[in-house]
Amino acid sequence: VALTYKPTHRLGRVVVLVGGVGGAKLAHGLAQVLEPEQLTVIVNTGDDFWHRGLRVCPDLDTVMYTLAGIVDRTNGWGIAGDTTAMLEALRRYGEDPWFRLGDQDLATHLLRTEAWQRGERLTAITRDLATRLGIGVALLPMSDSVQATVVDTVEHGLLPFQEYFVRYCWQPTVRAIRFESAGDTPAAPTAEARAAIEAADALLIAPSNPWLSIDPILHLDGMRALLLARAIPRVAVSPIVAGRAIKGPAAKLMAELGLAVSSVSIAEYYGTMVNGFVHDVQDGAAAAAALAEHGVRTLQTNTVMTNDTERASLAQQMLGWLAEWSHA
Ligand code: FO1
Repeated sequence: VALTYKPTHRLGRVVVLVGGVGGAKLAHGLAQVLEPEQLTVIVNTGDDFWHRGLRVCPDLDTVMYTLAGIVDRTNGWGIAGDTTAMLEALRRYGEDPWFRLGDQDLATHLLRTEAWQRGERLTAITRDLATRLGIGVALLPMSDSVQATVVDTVEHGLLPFQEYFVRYCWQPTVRAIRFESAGDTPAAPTAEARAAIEAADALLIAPSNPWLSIDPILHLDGMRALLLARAIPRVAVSPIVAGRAIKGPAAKLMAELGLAVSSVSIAEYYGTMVNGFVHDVQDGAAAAAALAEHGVRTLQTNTVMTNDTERASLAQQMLGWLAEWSHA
């Protein structure tokens, strides 16, 4: 359901760093209240992998399908109404189709893989696919080079990200997380991502998993310095609400890393990377008081985006709050 109003915001250009499902929701909220040329979405590609000969970029696709209005809202990823004929055919051959690629979703991976094999950059491939789906905002992979997230687990040792996340349903105990660049040179942000960050009036970090979705972006060669050099609002939205994760392994992972499961821990984790922090009303007054002591500006509001209106409302409130900073 599209909003009937679209107030162009006083803040000129906004960059948001996102992972998968949670990040896609905030990106969609921002897309509802900003003009397309005001918004750049930089997406984690640490989850990307080769699967049965196809280049699959789950977070890029989740954000792309969400912005195009075709995402499966129950799962948060994949295409609404997609079928699984290909997976059933694999099963007939005795294969274990542990990664559920829907029939329509396959078209994305086929086109991406063809272009990848022609030597096109992931940035160009993504721009082409997004444009063909009618997306107006800039949707950028964090890098054109491969930097794969690898999870070191107690039970199975090193696991490629999707094995940890999907095959083992994020049940293994995490010891450490690594980011592995292909080749000798560390992966770096693209020229497009750099230019967007350098031109931004505000930088947002979506309520995605800080360790699994945002860290791969921050780990890119030169990325932290690039962000820290910008004396503008740099604001993270907490993915932890009242001590629980909205979706996925964030809370379990924090416990395994020895951290208290709270938005305060998230703010501490981002440290000086952010100068503003958004957390949920369900956190209560004690969390707000604890956050106030951290020297970051805080906004406490409803961050649980259960429908399009709540997404737009969170985006609108954040942008209104940020616009006040320069007048304070
Ligand atoms: N997540 C799952 O939990 N199970 C799946 O079978 C699965 C398939 C899948 C296919 C395409 C795609 O774009 C995403 C898919 N996801 C699946 C989601 C995805 O792997 C994870 O949510 C992200 O990597 C974490 O952000």
